[in-house]
Amino acid sequence: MDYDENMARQSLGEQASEATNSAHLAEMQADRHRRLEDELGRSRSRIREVRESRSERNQGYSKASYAGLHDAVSDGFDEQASSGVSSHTDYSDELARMRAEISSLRDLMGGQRSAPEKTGVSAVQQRLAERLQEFGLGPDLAGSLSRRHKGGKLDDGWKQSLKMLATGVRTSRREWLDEGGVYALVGPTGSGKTTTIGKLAARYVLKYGADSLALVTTDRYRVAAHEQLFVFGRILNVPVRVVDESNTLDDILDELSDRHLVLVDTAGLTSSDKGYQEQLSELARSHHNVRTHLVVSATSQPRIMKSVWHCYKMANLTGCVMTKIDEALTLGESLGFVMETGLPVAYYTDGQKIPGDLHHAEAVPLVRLAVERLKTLQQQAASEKVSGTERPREMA
Ligand SMILES: Nc1nc2c(ncn2[C@@H]2O[C@H](COP(=O)(O)OP(=O)(O)OP(=O)(O)O)[C@@H](O)[C@H]2O)c(=O)[nH]1
Ligand SMILES: [Mg+2]
Repeated sequence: MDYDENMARQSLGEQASEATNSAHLAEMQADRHRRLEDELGRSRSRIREVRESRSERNQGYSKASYAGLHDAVSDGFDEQASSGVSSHTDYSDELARMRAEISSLRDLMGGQRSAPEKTGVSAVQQRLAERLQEFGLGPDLAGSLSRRHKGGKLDDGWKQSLKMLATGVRTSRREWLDEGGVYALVGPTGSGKTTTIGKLAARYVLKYGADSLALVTTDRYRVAAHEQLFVFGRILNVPVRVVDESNTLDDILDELSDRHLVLVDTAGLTSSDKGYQEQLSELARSHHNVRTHLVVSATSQPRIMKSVWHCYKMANLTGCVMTKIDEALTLGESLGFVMETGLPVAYYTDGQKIPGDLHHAEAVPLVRLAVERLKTLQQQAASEKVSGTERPREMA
């Protein structure tokens, strides 16, 4: 479940270039782990053998030399300890063999985790990067944040990184409802565009009434696609207009120019779908100031978020809306995404309730929420560990 293709590539080094695809790469890494396990097993049995033969022939040796051997084994052969037994020729061969084995194990391990002195990363920075990755940030961002922590305790570095995140996450200052204008939501299917428009519309009507609001949809590609929007329109008593062959987006926006707020819903299409290009370019070339926002689900994988952004940026994105925050285990992925793309977050949503589960985004509370989420996750993991060990007893 923790498999990370980038880490696998790093740990395999040049060998990774032999991988023909992701499955092959994963298999190569698994194979490396198996070899490491085998090597460890062999070394353990050799250590056992040496101990056993030592105890059989123990009579002639002093306690001190046994301690020397034991230290040499458990401490990974420091010179002083091994010299404590070097006078016993019976052991020197064994020790030489074990030394060679342990050094080959070290080489193998070297690929798994680089030594701090090799990478120039301190142990605290390494631990901090790990914590940031647990938080949900990608390895690159976690690494660059952790490297900015120049010294001191892990917790200080953690707080400093969170502050940097809160500074790096941009949000839009004013609420759309108060500022007014034309806002369009784009994004992959099921990301929550129509539901978010329903939430915004309902909230607007509660605050300002229905007279200066209108809803528009550009979705003419899917059967009964605009039904949900029409339902919102009927309930809220707000007009809903559909962009089609006889009504362009600009024609409709011209007609609605007296409305304080116009919310434009779009079809969740992918770049291979018919209409994808048409829909986005009509938003981008509109002579109205359409502020197009990308709707991204917080449950998406980071790579999906990035590819969605690449897919939709031709629509001249002004910002984004993060949805399904309630369903995400960690929120670092979403924070990393907005930090890396520089898209300001306008709103985030955390449930299906209309209009309740919609919040105007602010950086510090968002980061705080992400930290709370990590704590909950860690507590759950800890309690699962406890219940996991107790389960057999219960069953018994
Ligand atoms: N848990 C949760 N569910 C949400 C949230 N926002 C939307 N949903 C649900 O996600 C599903 C898809 O939402 P839609 O609004 O239809 O998604 P869409 O982006 O309009 O999808 P397309 O029209 O197919 O492009 C619905 O079941 C929503 O109730 C949220 O914040 N949390
Ligand atoms: Mg929709």
